[in-house]
Amino acid sequence: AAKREMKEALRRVRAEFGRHWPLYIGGEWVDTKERLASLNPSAPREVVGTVAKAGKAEAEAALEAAWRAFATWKDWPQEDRSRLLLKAAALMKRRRRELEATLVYEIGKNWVEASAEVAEAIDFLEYYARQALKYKYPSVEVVPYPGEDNESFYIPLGAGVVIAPWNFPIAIFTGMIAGPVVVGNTVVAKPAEDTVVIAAKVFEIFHEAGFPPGVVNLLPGEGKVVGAYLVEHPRTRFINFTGSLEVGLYIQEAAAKLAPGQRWLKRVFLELGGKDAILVDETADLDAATEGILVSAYGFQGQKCSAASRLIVTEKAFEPLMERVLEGARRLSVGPAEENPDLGPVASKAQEEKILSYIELGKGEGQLVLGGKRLEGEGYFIAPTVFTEVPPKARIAQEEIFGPVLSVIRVKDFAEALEVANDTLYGLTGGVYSRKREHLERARREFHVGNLYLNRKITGALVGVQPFGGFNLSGTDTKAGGPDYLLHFLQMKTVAERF
Ligand code: TXE
Repeated sequence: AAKREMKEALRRVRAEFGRHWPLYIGGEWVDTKERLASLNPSAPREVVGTVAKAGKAEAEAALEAAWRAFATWKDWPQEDRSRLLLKAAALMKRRRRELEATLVYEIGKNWVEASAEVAEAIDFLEYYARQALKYKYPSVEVVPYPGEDNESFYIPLGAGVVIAPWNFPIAIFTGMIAGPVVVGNTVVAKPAEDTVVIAAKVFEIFHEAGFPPGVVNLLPGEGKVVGAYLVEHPRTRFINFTGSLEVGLYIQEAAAKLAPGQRWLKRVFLELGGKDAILVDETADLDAATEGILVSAYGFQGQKCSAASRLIVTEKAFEPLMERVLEGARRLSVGPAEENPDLGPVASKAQEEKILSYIELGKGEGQLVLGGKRLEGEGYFIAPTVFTEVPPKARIAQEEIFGPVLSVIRVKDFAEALEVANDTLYGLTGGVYSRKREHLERARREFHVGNLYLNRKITGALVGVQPFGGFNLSGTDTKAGGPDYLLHFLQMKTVAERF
């Protein structure tokens, strides 16, 4: 039945190809002259849809609308704010298949990946709605003091900016907006240029849920133009960003640069990349490890910050493991996402070029044993690729490729595996396959990543169960979907009154 529903949804989304959406500012759909087109990476001649392209004037108007809305939204009862998120979640559930089909066409996810992502978006809305209530904002218990009435309570920050990536264009986008908004902030959201249609649909849902005008604003546009304008704006109170390391570092710096008279300590939250490793030793269940490696390295074509891009294997496990991994990888299907293959296309021409240039580089750094090329077809199809004998310091073992490319590093023993695993500037996810208690315990203590998976595939995190965020250059460790996430968007006020 699910299969039939999906086929029907794909047909309906395809029938709407080319539809146009305006910007959403202050509760109104506002059109502009310039447009952004969203292409189907499985067949890039097809325009999935277009949206209005915002410039500085629209960014200014959106921030203005967000501040106007903040004046009243901040004082809404928490129950009412939470209820709007739950309403949005219910609407998302009703349009679930359509949203999944949109992801298939707009960014090239297969059905499984698309469905998992829409579920995650719904989870974020429901989790943050309930979390906000559970904390009983705005009051906090403090230690009593004789002769004084002391009270501490949380208040929101104001209007902030959300800048989102294309790889989880509904889950990350929705979660990054829902968190700050549910506790009383207002948001101007800039989706990635490649995924504007799904962003517009999220805003249709927000509109229908009944958010007051200006609480959430949609501003598609170029990162370097409207993104930078919002980041640098003196009235921006926080920036919630997920994307590349380079842009993250720029934001960290730009957010602090303000003219005297306009200075402010903007809060900056960054969720950046990873060079995530799976470690396998000779005691591991090699079949389970193989399955985990294939899913983690090639799911959504390796375009996840949580994807395994390094495989670190002890000498004795190397041959039997690689035999299984290569056999499994060879069997993976690659093709147009609507046909639900194991791997769809990579996201865009730019990503394709970047991945292929890393593959060329890899040929000089390691041994290419599988794939390593673009496949026939109109879309951006890249074969699942494996390099072995990769030195730990090679660029393909250190830099985020963000594609279906696995770099395999052979090590002497588990101690060396851990050392190599930690020798990275990132620190997002990591995995270990072993049956040796001592190794698992040691990894628990010493493997320096925000999300560690033991004998379990390392991709993804369940909202509310596995708070997600990384160490080092992987970001500011905001722990999306975790119990403290909402606190980032609040400040505590303490009032002491003498009896
Ligand atoms: O990301 P960008 P891109 C990594 C991954 C990938 C690479 C490039 O390695 O290959 O980044 O992807 C906006 N001021 N990840 O180019 O550029 C931009 O418009 C303000 C990892 O798509 O970081 C978009 O909305 N905003 C990652 C958002 O930033 C700017 C997910 C992200 O784009 C801006 C995505 C500027 N100057 C990519 N420049 C993960 N952690 O999962 C761009 N933007």
